[in-house]
Amino acid sequence: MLTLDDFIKKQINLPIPGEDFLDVLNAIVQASKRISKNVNRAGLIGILGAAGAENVQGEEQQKLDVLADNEILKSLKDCGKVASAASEENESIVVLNDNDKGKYVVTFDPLDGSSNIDVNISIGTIFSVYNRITPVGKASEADFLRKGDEQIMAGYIIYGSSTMLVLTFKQGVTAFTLDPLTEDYTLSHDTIQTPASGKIYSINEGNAHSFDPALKDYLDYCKSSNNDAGKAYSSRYIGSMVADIHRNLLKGGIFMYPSTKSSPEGKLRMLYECMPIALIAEQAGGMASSGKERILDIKIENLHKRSPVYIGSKTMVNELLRRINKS
Ligand code: P6P
Repeated sequence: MLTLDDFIKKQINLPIPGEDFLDVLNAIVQASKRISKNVNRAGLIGILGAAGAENVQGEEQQKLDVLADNEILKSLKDCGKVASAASEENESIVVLNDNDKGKYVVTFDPLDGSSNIDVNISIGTIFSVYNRITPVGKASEADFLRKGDEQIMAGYIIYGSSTMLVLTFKQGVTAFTLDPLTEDYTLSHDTIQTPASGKIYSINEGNAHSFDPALKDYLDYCKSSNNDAGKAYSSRYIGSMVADIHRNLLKGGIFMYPSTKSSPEGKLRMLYECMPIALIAEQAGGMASSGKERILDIKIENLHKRSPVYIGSKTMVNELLRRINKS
């Protein structure tokens, strides 16, 4: 039973200076343990429901969104190695340690899918880490407006039937299950390789009226018997990105959030949703595209930029892209 700490010491040849980098990971890990406890007791300690405010996205903040955001920011500040952070819940960057110890910057969605909290559906924290590029004392958005390929670590924690940390240092994807008895993240999936193809497609078909013809054609393919599986795929959509991605990562499948009438640029945010998940998907042998280009090739121009996103098994994403490119 290898704990996260043991795994990193034994199996990861970190190109990044070990200690400082691991302090950042540990800060995220400790915050996630506290968030997990709160998520599991939310109905008992009066932290379900809306916080009575909107976030920068104009979305109603849930109490647990705010709590999780504060937990992670405090943990990152206390670790002393993070210059600044960008999160879904904050309009601009949060400067934490703008000194010579602040070598990294962190992006995170503190609690993705939080509208599902009140109905006990799995939710998650998504995060990624970059080397800081701004000079000391000059922390700015420039540290974040980069390509996803520059991430040095990315991962998510899924608060589901168990709490799991899925992580990549760009040396493959590994998952750790939080053992409630020891309160340690313990290795449960040494190397995750997503199947090249699958039989699951995930999309909110309530938006089908606004899908473009290439996407509609692909969905017909998914539902027909003349696809690569020889029978209709299963539709699985929880409405919680981390949960949908996690299931498809392990079983094979494709997750799609296209541009829609209500979200013409797509709903999901590049910096702290699409890019970290894209790194995980690619490191597990999958693909992540905006429909026009590889997600990790896109240099973002603003912190909360949204994008259409198609992520999952390589064969399935390519089958969709073939139709988009033909149209
Ligand atoms: P819709 C949750 O609000 C979220 O940001 C993702 O976790 C999820 O995949 C998506 O939105 C669901 O959006 O429009 O289908 O309800």
